[in-house]
This record gives sequence, structure tokens and C-alpha cells, in this order.
Amino acid sequence: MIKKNIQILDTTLREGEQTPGVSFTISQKLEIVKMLDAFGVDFIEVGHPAVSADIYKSIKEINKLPINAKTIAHCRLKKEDIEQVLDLKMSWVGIFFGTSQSFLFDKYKIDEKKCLEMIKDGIKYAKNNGLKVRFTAEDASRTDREFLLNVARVAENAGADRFSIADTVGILYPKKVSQIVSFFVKNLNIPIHAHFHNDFGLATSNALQAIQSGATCVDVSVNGLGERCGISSLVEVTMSLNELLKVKNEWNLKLLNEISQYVKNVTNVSLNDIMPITGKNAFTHNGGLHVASVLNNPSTYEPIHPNKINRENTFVIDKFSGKTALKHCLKKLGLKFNDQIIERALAEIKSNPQITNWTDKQLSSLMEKLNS
Ligand code: HCA
Ligand code: CU
Repeated sequence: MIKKNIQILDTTLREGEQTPGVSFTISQKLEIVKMLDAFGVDFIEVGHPAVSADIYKSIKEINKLPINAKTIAHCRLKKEDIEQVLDLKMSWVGIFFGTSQSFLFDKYKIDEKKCLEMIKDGIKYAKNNGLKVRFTAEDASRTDREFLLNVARVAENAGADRFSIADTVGILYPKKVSQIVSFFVKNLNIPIHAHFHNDFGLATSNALQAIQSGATCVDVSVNGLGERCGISSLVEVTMSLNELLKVKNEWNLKLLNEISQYVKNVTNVSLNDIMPITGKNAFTHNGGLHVASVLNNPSTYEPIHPNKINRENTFVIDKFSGKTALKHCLKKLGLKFNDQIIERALAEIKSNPQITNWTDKQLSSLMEKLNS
């Protein structure tokens, strides 16, 4: 069991807004911040102010909200970016800098020594101006381990408050996460953060592993939004922490579905129907045996009760349905028939496999036909 207090950083407004096709209005951002705060995340990454005037302005507005979560602004390892964060009177800045060979030599065209100097100077500048600093080694997962340790030590000695390991291209898997995170937890005194991209569908598993290996905070976004295939999902990570790892926290889980649906609606990025927990089918049952069992006791085919996140069971009528399911659906329509008619209705349903979800209207007219 995990005893220490686990923190969640939501970066829907920063990483999530980098999802192709997504741009939040300021009022949508304010709404999202209020929801995340009511849910109980610890940090909200509000954006990178140097990117655009609207992002700068949105951060200004967010800072007026009376919230409990700490807000953090993203910025490059550049004085001019840090200055904008200072102008915004932020308490926390998230400074990122790529540390892998390809970032140093192909992107920045500098050597390792220069990289370490820049990290030291940048962090010191932010600290001397009163900011709390999370330093992220971008592309940490492809950075030579020994050099990454140098980076982390330089960051810590320069005064960084947190060190974040970013799996920028999503290539880690739980066993590797365990090795990297435990290595840095052992070698540093400051808390470790981790940020996982989902290019291989492992972002949520990796976040859980990071926490099990001693990380203090993991980054998530609503519906897993982010560059390419996104990052670890707020809903998946917090529900798994709560249900599977029994982490004690004061999250208001009942709000998760509403947050997920709100962000789906304003981004137009659809939720996969079979997405865990907030996807359309997460609490829908189809097979006759499944429906009969769930009606008797939902836990037979559900890992969590849908009420936990303010959802309900639903049942589908199609060729897989049995008597119990059909009777239940008819009862909800206020209809009751003897077993003989129910059998005939089922026979009709089973002989129409092309209808994969009988609507109330279709069912009512079928029953009317059989009953006349
Ligand atoms: C980016 C890259 C980043 C940074 C993460 C961080 C990554 O979009 O700037 O600063 O914590 O995945 O490395 O999201
Ligand atoms: Cu990222």
C-alpha cells in the first residue's frame, strides 16, 4: 500500500491544448480549472504564456480564481519566458529543456557542458526572483542515465523544487519506469515528477508504476489529451490509484464523468466508445447472461459501481439478449407480457442480427405486433 501523499498535476490546459484541433476559449479554461479544483488535483498547469497573447491573458484570468490547487506556468529555459511568468505573479514555473543527444546536438546545437550551465543559470534566475521551480528533463527517457543524473543534480543544486522525468515520445514501459524512477528517488532529495506520453498505449500504466516506484507527482490530462496520442488520463490514473492501489486521497470522484464529458464537448475530440470509465460502453452490458447477472448483482461483471462516478448501468437489446434482459427493458417502458410472448419476441430479435441495439420505439412496435 502507498502511504505517502500522492499528487496529481493536470495539464489539460497546457499539454491538452497542444492536441491537434484543440484551442480552448478563456471561459472554457476557467470552467475546466474550477472543475479540476473541485475534483481536487494538486497542480494545474495553466499554459506557456510566451506562446500566444490569449494564453497569457487566460493565465491572468485563472489567477483571479479563488482555488486550492497550485497553478504552474510552462516555460523554456529562457530569461524572456521566465520574465513573463514573473509578470503574471505565478508562484510556480515549470521549466523544460531537452537533455537527450538529439535535443542537444540537433535541436540546440550545444554540448553537455553548456547544457548543464544553461540549466543552472536558468533555474537560479527563476529562484532568485522568488519562483518555485519544477525542472523537466524533456526526452529524459532517451537521455543517457549518467548524464541525466548530472542534469538532475545540477537542477537540485541550483534550487529546483521538483525534478520531472518526461517520456516525451512515449517509449517507456512499466519495468523501465520502475528502474528510472527508483534511481532518481534514491539519488535526489527533491520530489520526483513524471510525465508519460501514450504512443504505445502505456501512459496510464507507466504513471501508476512511477507512483509505485516512489514518484510524488504524475502529470495527467482530461481524456488523455496531448501531443500525438496524448498522455496519461486523469480519469484512468485517479480511478486506478483509488480502486486498485487504494491510495488515500480526497478526490471527488463523482465529478470525473462530468469533467470528461465537458472537455469532450468543448474539444470535439471524441471519446472512444470503449474508453475506460467515462466511455459510452463502460457500464453497458450486452450478453444475456451478463445482463441477468448484473441485474442481480452488478459486481459480477463490473469492477466498480457506476454510481461511484455518477453513472448508471445500461443494457443493450440485440441477438445476444435473454429473457431477463428483455423483460427488464420492457418493464422500464411500462410493458409487461406473458412468457410465451416474450419467447416469440426474443425469437424475432435473434432472427434480426443486423439490429445491434433495439431502440425503445422498435421494441414497442415489435411487442405491439406480437400482442395483436
Ligand atoms: C512539450 C514537451 C513536454 C514537456 C513536459 C514538461 C514533454 O510539449 O513542451 O515540461 O513537463 O512531453 O516532454 O510536454
Ligand atoms: Cu508532453
